[in-house]
Amino acid sequence: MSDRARPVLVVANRLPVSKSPQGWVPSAGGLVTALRPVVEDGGGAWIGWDDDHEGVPAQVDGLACTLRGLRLSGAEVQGYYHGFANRTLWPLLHDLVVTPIIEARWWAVYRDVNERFAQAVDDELDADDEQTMVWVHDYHLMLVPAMLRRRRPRTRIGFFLHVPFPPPELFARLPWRGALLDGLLAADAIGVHTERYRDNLLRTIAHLVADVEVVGDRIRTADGHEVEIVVGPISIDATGFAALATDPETEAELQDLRTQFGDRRVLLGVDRLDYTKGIPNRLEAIEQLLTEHPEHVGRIAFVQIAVPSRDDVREYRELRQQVETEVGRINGRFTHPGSDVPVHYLYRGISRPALAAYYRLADVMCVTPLKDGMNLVAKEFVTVQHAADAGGVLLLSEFCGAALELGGDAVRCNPFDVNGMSTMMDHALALPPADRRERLARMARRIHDHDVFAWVDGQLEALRGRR
Ligand code: ADQ
Repeated sequence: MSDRARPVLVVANRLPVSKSPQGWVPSAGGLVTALRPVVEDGGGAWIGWDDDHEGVPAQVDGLACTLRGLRLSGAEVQGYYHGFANRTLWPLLHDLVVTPIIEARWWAVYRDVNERFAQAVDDELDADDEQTMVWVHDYHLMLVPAMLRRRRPRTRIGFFLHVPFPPPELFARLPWRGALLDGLLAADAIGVHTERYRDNLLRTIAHLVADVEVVGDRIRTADGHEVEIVVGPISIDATGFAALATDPETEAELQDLRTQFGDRRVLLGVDRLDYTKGIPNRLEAIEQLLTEHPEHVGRIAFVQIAVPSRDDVREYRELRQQVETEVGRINGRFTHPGSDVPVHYLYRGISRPALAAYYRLADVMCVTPLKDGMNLVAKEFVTVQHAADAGGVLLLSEFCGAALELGGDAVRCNPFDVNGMSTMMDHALALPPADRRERLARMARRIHDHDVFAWVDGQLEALRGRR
């Protein structure tokens, strides 16, 4: 078998399929699009939690790979997913934007569930299989590389972290910090989005793990195992999004939106409703903008599209309440009787053509997270705007991975500085059209040249040990 066609087994918290009224269908996200050729070539497979859906089929039409849905008990979902992954690791890895909850019971369940994932991988591989490469994804499964290594000493194991890796002094607060790092270090390649996350991870390992030798991007552990840290900023299917930009369905949605918003200029936010995304700060900045620059009142609209997320977790329910209160307060303050409200808030997921239509409509796309591993919305907006020859501006937080790639041509802001952010919103609205188009063109070129397929190639090349 040629090396390129080595089968790949993906292990992730979620499977790449979702249940629609018509039955099981492949999910639409960029990661699934990118990994599809990789898992489909050479008989690959995907292992993930079945998300409480009984009977996920091993094969789904339109996706030629084997699916293995892992059934988790209620207590496992509570401890592993809602607890340790979402309330301990998520805030810890996002620079403690809320305080992580340290709870030994959740840790025990996280360990047990990671062991179940590792066992499922072992069961999926034939006894003598040394060809298949295993690619583990994200913070839910940080122990899996070591647990699998014990079962499969010769298997190539990769890991990719989709979220940031924090500085050592933050990570060190976790009582189980050593075990998590040992979990990762058993991989052959560990992928992160940016040089900064790589440096944080290397410094953390050097600080907290005994007897490791760090040479450049490679780490040799006490038992002689070598692992490479591979920087690879994830991206989008740029060609797919560029085509979507002028798709007839997108055009039809845009027509409707243009009729509704008339000649008002639109600022847009599109996020999962998550406290890392900085939505309350963004709303405050909008309020400041309307207060300090009354000439904008009635002439701009701020549209926030928020996808429901993790509403089993208390912090997320509280955030939703906070956002909805703020939206009501701002609209109460600035709406003139008979006129339209300044803030439009949609609490739901929307279709891809509708999303592309909003991206086209926006004069200023506000991507202002307090912390974000990468942020794909920024890349989607730029790609759609450029493909449609539009002239919008990207307002981008300096605390997301995308800022390293796009920061030079976006209008950068510090989302913790609400006054500054509102000034930058005003500045973005005033940028001359020619300048906006040049900025968009440079960013779109960069995204096109570093799309999600290039990202997959880079990560898998490192996993094969060829870099
Ligand atoms: P997320 O935190 O989910 O991802 P992001 O990278 O922005 O953040 O991806 C969100 C995706 O959801 C985008 O593709 C977007 O189009 C889609 N989406 C958002 N709102 C939507 C809506 N209302 N309706 C429909 N679709 C919507 C995590 C990390 C990120 C990292 C990615 C990938 O937190 O930092 O970029 O993984 O590694």
